[in-house]
Amino acid sequence: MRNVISLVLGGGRGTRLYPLTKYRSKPAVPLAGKYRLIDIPLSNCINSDLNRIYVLTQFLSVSLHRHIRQTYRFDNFRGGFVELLAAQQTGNESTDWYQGTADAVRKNLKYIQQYGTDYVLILAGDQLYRMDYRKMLDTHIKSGADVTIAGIPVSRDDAKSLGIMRLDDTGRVVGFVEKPQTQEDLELVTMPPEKLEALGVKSQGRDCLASMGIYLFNRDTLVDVLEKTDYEDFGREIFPAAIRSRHVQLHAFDDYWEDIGTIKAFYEANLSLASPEPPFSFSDEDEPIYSRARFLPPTLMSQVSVDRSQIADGCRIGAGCTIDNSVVGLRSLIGENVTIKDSVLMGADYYETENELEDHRNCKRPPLGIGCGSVIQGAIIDKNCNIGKNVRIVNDLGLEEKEYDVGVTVVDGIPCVEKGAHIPDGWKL
Ligand code: ADQ
Ligand code: ADP
Repeated sequence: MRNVISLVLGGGRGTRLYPLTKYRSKPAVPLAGKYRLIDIPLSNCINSDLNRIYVLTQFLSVSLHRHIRQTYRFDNFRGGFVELLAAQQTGNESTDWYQGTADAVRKNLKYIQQYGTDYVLILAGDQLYRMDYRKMLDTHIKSGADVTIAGIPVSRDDAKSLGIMRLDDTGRVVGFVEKPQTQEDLELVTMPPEKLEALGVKSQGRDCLASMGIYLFNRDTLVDVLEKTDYEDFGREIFPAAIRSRHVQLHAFDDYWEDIGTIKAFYEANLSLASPEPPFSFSDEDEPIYSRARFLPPTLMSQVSVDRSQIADGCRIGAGCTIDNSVVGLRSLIGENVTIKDSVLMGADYYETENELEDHRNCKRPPLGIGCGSVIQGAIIDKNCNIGKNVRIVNDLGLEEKEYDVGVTVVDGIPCVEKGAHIPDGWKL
């Protein structure tokens, strides 16, 4: 696997995860109480024996840098690396900002033209799944393809937000429509479920085969395509064109896979992980999901009611709290009689010192954490928030989108409290 370079697309101009990306780049967004989004593709790479990895991102946040540096270190003998390539750093931030996924790769072509690289694996940075990329390489080599795309069956409703492929009888991609919106567009790419089954895809009645945004290119094909065209996007431009002149092959995937690049999808995926039968397990001994090793104490709580929830290390939860269907992240400090329901709390990066707490008391500011008597429901609370006593963050009014100046933004009906927000005692949404 030493002749494969992996590129993780860590997010463009996209504001789909805003306000979680207000102060950090997308790969650094916390996931499931103690991980970050970037841990998923990086763990899949390491578990697939791929350890030459670049992460492409628009801007470099301190938290992403620290996380990568402290987590992904390879020993000297294996020659692996995880390097961050930021548009900001490579001088493209002004007029020449990365335009789309293909453009982001084009701007970094020199890194994949290294000696000994035969294949380039391109991965999205905002998906939750576990995959052995060695099997994809196997499909790619056996079929003699120029490019292999990982694909999964989806319903017609889901097809609207994905790239959809039509195949011939050998699994070669002969049609590709990015995000088909109309009936006519869909008709161009839907495939009878029996035909999908014959190709080894467990269609279960679904008749659309979606690109998972995971591509394996022969290095020379990728360089050629990017140098000879000015296409900016893989899904919108490169694949619809490439299926005519190149051999594009399907690698069928049949397991849990979720694109979590929007606030709603991110919220739902996090909550599903807290259910008694989570659709994705972080605790597979053979294929672990890695994250930064931390030395945090176990969580302290007494007289607390907890149901269908995930509580990370280092929390202190006060008496009389109710936590239901929620994710409670690292170092969460929750006062007495707080109700947390259907919510994602990311926790904190640090504990406050006695001096900081004294300052808060003197200025009548709430300390880090969630103050006594507060009610949080259906919300996302980013890291390092100081939320006062008797605060109510519940979308009672059924708002879809709204921004408040205390650092609360309602997105898709989900109130999101931005990283480091200070919310005074008694504040109500
Ligand atoms: P989308 O997810 O809508 O569809 P896109 O917004 O291009 O596609 O993002 C793909 C990945 O690249 C994401 O992880 C994103 O954060 C990242 N990205 C986007 N622009 C970038 C840039 N300039 N620099 C760095 N990273 C960037 C794609 C495909 C579909 C496919 C779905 C599957 O286009 O065909 O079905 O992924 O989720
Ligand atoms: P995580 O624990 O989620 O991986 P980070 O890597 O961002 O979080 O930060 C972890 C460590 O960084 C903390 O334990 C703390 O030592 C330090 N740190 C981060 N932010 C701050 C801050 N604002 N003030 C003090 N220490 C901080």
